[in-house]
Amino acid sequence: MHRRRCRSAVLALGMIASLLVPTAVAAPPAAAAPSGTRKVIAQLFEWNWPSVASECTNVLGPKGYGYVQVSPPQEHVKGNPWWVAYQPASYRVESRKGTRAQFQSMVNTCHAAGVKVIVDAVINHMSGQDNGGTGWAGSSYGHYDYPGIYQTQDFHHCGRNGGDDIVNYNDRYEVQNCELVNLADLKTESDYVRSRIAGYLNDLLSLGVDGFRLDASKHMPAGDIAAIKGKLSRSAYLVQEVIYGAGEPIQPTEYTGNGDVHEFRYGKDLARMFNSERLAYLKNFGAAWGYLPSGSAVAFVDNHDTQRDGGVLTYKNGGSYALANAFMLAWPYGSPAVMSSFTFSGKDQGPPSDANNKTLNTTCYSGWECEHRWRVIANMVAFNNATQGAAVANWYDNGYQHIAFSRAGRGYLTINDEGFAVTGRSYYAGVPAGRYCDVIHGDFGNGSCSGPVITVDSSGWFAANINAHDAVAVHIGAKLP
Ligand code: ARE
Ligand code: CA
Repeated sequence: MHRRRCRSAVLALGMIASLLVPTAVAAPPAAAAPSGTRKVIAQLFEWNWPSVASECTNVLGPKGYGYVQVSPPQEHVKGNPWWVAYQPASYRVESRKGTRAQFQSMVNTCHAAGVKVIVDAVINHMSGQDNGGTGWAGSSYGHYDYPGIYQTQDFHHCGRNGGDDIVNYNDRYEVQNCELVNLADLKTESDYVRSRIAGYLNDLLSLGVDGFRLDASKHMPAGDIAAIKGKLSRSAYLVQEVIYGAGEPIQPTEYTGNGDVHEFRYGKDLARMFNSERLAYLKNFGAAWGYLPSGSAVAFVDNHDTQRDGGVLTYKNGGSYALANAFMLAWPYGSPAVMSSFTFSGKDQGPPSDANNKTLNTTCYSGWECEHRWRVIANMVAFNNATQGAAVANWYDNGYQHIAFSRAGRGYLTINDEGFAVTGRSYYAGVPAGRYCDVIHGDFGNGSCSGPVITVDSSGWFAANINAHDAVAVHIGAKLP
């Protein structure tokens, strides 16, 4: 019998340490060009605007990320928890993460680095403060009163459950017309409210943003989102947050007509395969598992909610988290989103901030994890770019935790998550003969590889030994001259 492995014991071994090394941060190229083939999103959760800007220049652009998803930029209620960002006090682009001018400059800098900007847009609701207050930028507000923006008639008052809060996710009306955790729920069926929301999004479009992650989309009928989309001044990428819930009446598929939708089952199932089932089962991972169609999905190992709620792999899992991201970036399902976190011990804990709760600049060593810089994850972004459009071929599995597959003619990944090394065998990569950088263990740049080199013979085979809980990946974008 295949026995379950003890993950913490495994983490204590030095073997997988190489999976956790941050990638070398290369000097920015003279002119990185935006490319339609760059699909990978980096979610720089709670980063301030100056830090996002420099990351676009120094890491995201050079490593091939296509998009950066930033946290909500609008004025929010005061406080330390990260989630104050999800309680708008006004639509001024002024927050603990920076001023409007800093936001504008960040967008310009990211574009110059070839990285598009997706904004987390909180449009289903305003604050959840019963007594109101003063927002980050000085705007005063009441729970149902946002001067010059919304008054009480612009909010739902569903009259249920005592405090108007959502209790029953099996009731469509309640989910869309009652309050998500006491957050004042906007009447998104009203033309005035739709116009006001579109006004905010259009302001962001005027600052150059490329797309929106629509927060709490499940709590707005798909038709309301379509109507708001219809008021946008130009086209923008949309990804809607609709968390799949078994048996719930509101399904993620209802929203695909508006744009992409997050596939929440992906990260949960992937964690289960790594933790207690078999990587071999991943052979048909994706739509065949009941997920959204690949072309409508954003896939992720974890996001800012799931990393706090459990049931997924996070940076705290170390090597298996790196391997799960490597799989995601190599496997053609949806648009992959890489999480980048600040480290936390409590669920509400805010990002590293000053005494006034202004977010500090990111340092990737203190208080910030920067998973998107881990060598395995950062280097697999280029694998994703190099293999766009190539089908999965040459699947191999040993029935348990050792798998391998190619992206026809362009790249090859093998993951050995067994508790033992696999030695003395060859793999059919099906890529052109030559010498390739193993991007799991080395960085490729200027025609050379800082790690092991894999030699593929004229028949498409290579020989390699793979440690326990380790991997090897090669792709045509990291081929030595
Ligand atoms: C905070 C406090 C609350 C307080 C409230 C108002 O925690 O106690 O009542 O403030 O003062 C985030 C945090 C919340 C926080 C909120 C506002 O997670 O803790 O509340 O910001 O500051 C549902 C929604 C889904 C939502 C999740 C969290 O469907 O849209 O709940 N996710 C987004 C964001 C969150 C954010 C919000 C929405 C609000 O990603 O970060 O909240 O803007 C089943 C269902 C799911 C449901 C889930 C809830 O799985 O299928 O649909 O998700 O249960 O557990
Ligand atoms: Ca609603």
